[in-house]
Amino acid sequence: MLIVHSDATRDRRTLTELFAGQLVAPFECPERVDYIIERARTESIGEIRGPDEHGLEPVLAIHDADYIDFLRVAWRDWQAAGYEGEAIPNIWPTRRMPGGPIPRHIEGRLGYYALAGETSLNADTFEAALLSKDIALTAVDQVLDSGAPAFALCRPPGHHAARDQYGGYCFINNVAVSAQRALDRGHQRVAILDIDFHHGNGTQDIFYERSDVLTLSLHGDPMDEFPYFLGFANETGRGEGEGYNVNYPLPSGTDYARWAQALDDAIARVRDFAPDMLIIALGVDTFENDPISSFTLQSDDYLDIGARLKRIGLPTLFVMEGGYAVEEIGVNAINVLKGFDN
Ligand code: Q9C
Ligand code: ZN
Repeated sequence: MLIVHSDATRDRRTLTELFAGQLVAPFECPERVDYIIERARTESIGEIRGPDEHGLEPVLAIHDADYIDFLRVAWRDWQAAGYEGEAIPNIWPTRRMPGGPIPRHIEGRLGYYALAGETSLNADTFEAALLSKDIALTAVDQVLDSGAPAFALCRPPGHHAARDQYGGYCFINNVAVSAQRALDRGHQRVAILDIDFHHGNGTQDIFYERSDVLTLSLHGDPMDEFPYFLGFANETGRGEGEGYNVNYPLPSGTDYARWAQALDDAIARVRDFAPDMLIIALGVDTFENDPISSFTLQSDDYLDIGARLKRIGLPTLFVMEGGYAVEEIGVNAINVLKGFDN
């Protein structure tokens, strides 16, 4: 399987993540990609190529222009305010105070455009987000041109990013941008199946009122897990999009037997939809030793996931999302591709 990858993803390393009341070394770190690409090489998964630049047009087909402008200038404005640490929001327009104008000060704008506070911004964040979407777009173009599957080794991830909000380590929604690209290049319907441990809130929100993109997500029950405020089973779409969003919230401790039942149900829904293309938001933070998650999938299970996805029989794009058991992330992510290729 073709892999789209860039060594330049290493160039963004934030120093801080607000976690458990402390600033810790971020779980979403450059080494994640190192382990995956090393494993891809030792397992001879296929050609590894770099991304092509795709510009901002496909991004602006999904994200609001003012949000992208914010990402472009956020670090500059944070520094201009005299702040010395990485940029972290600390105030939000919550239930009792929505509706005002977008603030002028960077502290207010951070809260306006952030949906969570764990994701620090630094000097390299915007470039990293652009590189990540170029990796996804290069891979989706390959699938569109060839019909063969491809893996976009994106970093930072994307599925928590909404039309106008970042968070959960995500800035540009790579799977959403890729799906829109496929539609803009002539596809009628695209399915996005999100198997990251966390609910794909950004992707759900972006396509919630549309029937041309079916969104499905298997994830830790938001009663107990990030992102807490979206991802419940009764969220099925709105208006035109009614019936085109499917959530599978699963309890803490979910093992592969139970998880695979949800996967099979999701696969049946994908088949019924009969899309032209399938996009997998591929997180491997469902792994038993993931440091921030609570499912118990084992490394061999990822081979079986790949095999089940293959049997759907659709042109398929894999896009990397989460997975924080860094030393095992290569084996786990590549096992999905191996299971698919066999
Ligand atoms: N108590 C992705 O996997 N914080 N993002 C979790 C756990 C945020 C994960 C805190 C996790 C974001 C792409
Ligand atoms: Zn995740």
